[in-house]
Amino acid sequence: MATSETSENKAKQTCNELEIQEDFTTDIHPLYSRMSRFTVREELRSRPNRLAAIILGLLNVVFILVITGLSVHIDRVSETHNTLTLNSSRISSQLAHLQSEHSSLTESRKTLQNKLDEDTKKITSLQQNLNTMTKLKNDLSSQNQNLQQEKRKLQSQISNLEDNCGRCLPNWVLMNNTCYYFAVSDAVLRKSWAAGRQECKKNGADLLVINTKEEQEFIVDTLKTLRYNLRFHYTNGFWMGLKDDHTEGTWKWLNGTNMTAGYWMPGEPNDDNAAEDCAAVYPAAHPLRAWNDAPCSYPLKWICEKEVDITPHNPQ
Ligand code: 2F8
Ligand code: CA
Repeated sequence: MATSETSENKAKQTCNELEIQEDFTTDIHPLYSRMSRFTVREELRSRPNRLAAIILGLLNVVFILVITGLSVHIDRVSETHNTLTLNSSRISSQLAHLQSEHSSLTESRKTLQNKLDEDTKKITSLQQNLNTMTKLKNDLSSQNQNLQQEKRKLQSQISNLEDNCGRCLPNWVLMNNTCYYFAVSDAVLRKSWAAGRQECKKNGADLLVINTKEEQEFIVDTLKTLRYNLRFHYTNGFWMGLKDDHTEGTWKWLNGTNMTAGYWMPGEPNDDNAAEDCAAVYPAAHPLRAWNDAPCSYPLKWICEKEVDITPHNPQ
């Protein structure tokens, strides 16, 4: 009996050895070979195999972790992609809206620009009209002034005619039986003292001789009335029949009398440049300070004077 058991054990051992030997002859990895579980367990029990199994296990864990991480990452990327797609479509829609608004605004801008151009043209045209109207107004104002001046002259002439009753020449002024001529018209050119006197003589008169203070006031007042808009200037004088050409400082009237009362402006007569021997009267503010001595050759206007005709006048 013992002998048979021994031979049976031997047979099993032989069989195991054969299996192991058979295993060494194969090229397949021992883990996947046809080795019996028993054989594998035996194999794993060896150290290098255990290490390999651990590494594989770890790699497996790492792999699973990487896969999980990648999966999460892909989910997130996908989510982000969806969000971006949504945003992109919103932005596209907003862009389309903005483009539409932009074209609408561009159109409005064009319209407004056209309107602005038209308005600018209108303003320019209105400005030109305004300039024309302003010029016209100034012209009319100037014409009005001239007409007013003319009217005053005509009124003065009418009043002279009414007063003169034909006793003085036309445009002459009657005062105390004396006719006076004031060369105020712009049409009459200025002349020297002698040439002015000649003009008086042509009408049977002579240059003005002032005998009284009242006459002096009358002359200056009339000058101011006739030359109402005349600013005072030494060129606006009117020659009188008064000179000091014989003896400097001794003023004589044309009728041969010496001047006793003089109505000189302040500082006159000054015989400026030792060349002023003739006297002129000016439409001065103060009627009793209205004379100046000037060179006899200097061109000025003049005032003539003559007695009224003794011929009686019979108005019809
Ligand atoms: O300032 C007074 C002075 O004014 C003029 O000279 C600048 C007069 N000249 C004439 O009238 C030509 C001066 O006579 C007068 O004294
Ligand atoms: Ca003078």
